[in-house]
Amino acid sequence: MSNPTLTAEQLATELTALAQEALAHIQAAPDLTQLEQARQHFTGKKSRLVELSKGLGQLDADMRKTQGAVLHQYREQLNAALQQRQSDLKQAALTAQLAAEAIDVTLPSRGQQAGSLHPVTQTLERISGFFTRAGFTVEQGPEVEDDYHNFSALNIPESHPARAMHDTFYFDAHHLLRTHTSSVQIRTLEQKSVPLRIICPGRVYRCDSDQTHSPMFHQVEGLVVAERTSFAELKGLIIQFLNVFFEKELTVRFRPSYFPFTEPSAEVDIMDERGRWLEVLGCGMVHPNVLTQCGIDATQYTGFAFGLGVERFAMLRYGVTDLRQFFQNDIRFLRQFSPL
Ligand code: 2NM
Repeated sequence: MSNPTLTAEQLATELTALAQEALAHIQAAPDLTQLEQARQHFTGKKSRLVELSKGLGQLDADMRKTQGAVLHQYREQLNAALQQRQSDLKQAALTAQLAAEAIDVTLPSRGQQAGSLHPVTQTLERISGFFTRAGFTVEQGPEVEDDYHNFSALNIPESHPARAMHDTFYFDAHHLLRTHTSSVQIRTLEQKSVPLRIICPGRVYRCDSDQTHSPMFHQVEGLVVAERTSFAELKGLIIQFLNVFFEKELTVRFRPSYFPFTEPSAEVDIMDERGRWLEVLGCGMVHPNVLTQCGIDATQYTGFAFGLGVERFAMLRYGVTDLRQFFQNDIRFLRQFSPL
């Protein structure tokens, strides 16, 4: 064994040199991996320290005790240095990581693009807003309807041409997608007592599609039933609504028309900047048959009603010429209706 017995003095000298070398290596270790290599080299199985420790057994008791103590002290010195370096390296790594991950909370934010309501929704809210301020309540009902509420109760008998007129989407002989929200007014008349003032906004469906027609669109229909109501009251309400909606004094025309559920009936036109008439809604005095069908005494109560297409109002208000743009969800189109 290459472990000749050393004198205490020799051992001390060697250990002093060894300690110097080891401490230099340990303190210079740039990372934990290289520190571990130094640990292996100076205190591991093949180290001089272990070799010297093994040699202790060959010494007599006195020598073993003194040299053992010296070796022990040396080992302690190395362990302390290793531990110190390890904790320094870990601390340095943590400090570096914290610096790298630091967030400057004082930096100004990138800001957020706020969303906005769809132009059809904005228009619907504008219309509903006017009528709720005028004392109307909002009623809702099913989009899948039966032919009684969509047609029969509205004085449109079976096989009447008006049913074909509506380009209805049928599920079966008696179920369909509502073609107007008048069906909701019938349901409300069945459930609530008169007098009443209601509007029914919502989606309606007609098998029709071009620049000014979409198979799904939105309507607001209004209904007033009271003991004394009149065409004059209807006219006044509609003219005021149009002036408020378009934010100007409009030239308005009531043109005689026909709907099975109203008598008399009228279509309402407004004059545009170039002097052309634009049709904007339909209205009339509720046909007595409709009131009677809903269990209302038509000799005591009268009603007036109106219906309008929300997309049409949105097109006029925003100058949109193709209604299909409202349903394509092109973000560049929609952003133009953002209030920001
Ligand atoms: C319109 C035009 C005229 C209307 C009638 C009724 C009901 F249910 F009371 F009979 N609701 N809506 C009506 C009248 C709708 O839309 C162009």
